[in-house]
Amino acid sequence: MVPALLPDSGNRLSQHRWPGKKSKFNLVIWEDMSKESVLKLFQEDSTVVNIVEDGSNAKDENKSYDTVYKEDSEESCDVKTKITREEKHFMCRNLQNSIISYTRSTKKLLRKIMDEQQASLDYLSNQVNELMNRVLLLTTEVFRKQLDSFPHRPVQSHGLDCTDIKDTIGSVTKTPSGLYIIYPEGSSYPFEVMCDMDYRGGGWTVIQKRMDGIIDFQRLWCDYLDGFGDLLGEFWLGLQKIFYIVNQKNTSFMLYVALESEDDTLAYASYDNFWLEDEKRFFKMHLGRYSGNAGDAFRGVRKEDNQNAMPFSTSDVDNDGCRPACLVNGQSVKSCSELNNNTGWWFNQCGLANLNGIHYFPGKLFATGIQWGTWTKNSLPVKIKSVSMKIRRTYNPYFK
Ligand SMILES: [Ca+2]
Repeated sequence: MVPALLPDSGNRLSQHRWPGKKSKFNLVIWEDMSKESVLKLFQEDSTVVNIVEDGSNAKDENKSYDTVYKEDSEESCDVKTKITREEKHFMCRNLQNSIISYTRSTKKLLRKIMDEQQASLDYLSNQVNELMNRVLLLTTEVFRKQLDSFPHRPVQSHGLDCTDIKDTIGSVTKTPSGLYIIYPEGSSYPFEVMCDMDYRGGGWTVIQKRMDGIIDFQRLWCDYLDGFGDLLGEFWLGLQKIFYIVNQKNTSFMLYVALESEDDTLAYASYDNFWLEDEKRFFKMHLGRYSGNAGDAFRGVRKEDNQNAMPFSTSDVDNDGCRPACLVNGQSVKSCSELNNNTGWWFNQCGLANLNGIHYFPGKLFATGIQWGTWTKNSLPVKIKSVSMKIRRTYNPYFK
């Protein structure tokens, strides 16, 4: 503060007690001080200068600065009070204004921050949704691929069917049994099949296989349509694919059913001229002449057992001839598929054959769920351990 720095010498002209700011201070003006130094003194503090100017305006302009500062302390008391009040008001106003503007800017800032946070939240939420959708899509894709055991891969096919492969490739070199890609006439895609090139001359396309009960055959129409299982283990090739193979132009196929009992005896049933009608007619099955030693279970014993010329049924697609119900072993049955543990077959009220019946493991007391009712031992159906259904082209010997 300036007054404290003033030298304590010369004659004192006037003394002002100056209220203001945080503390009061004295302003002492000396006689020997020049006008410039006094003014400079005041200019050190803008508040002081303003007050000096205000004070000089109120008084006669022509008065010398000496006269102005000669006013004694009693005379300035009222002025000081007034100034103090005004300053207080001024400060209050300033403070209020500052608070208001601070509040406004804080509100604005907070709103801006909240808007930004909301925007980030929205963005994150969208990202999460997008990721969830992707996860859902991928899960569906994985699930679909698991269901579709035989993906339609765009690969070079080896032939129209296993007989065709044997006749074309086999004429040059020995063709082993195994997996081949076939592309039958009329099919819109090639697909993989198991070819049995060893059994009874080879050239067999395997359309069904049961051996260990690992694959679940209790399935709906769509699975029986497309096929399921493992071509190297148990499987059902699929009605659509079987249809494509057996319905090629200028061909006829034979069906061979190879059965094995739990005590390892073998039996078979074969049919020439095996073919299916299309999906619209639920793949109605047609069988030619029977031969074999397991009996013609497809045709059965009674007229109503005959599964020849019957459409395919599953638990969700009922073509079994029981409308609304039929009597099987004294039991009223509405659905043969349900009676047969929800498996799919060419049932007819319900018939003696169901090679897709549920597989019971060997040694169990229950009769096997795989049925070929004409194969009996001591008047009881033989318990079947494994079975395969194969098809092969047949040629009319007169035209060969
Ligand atoms: Ca029915």
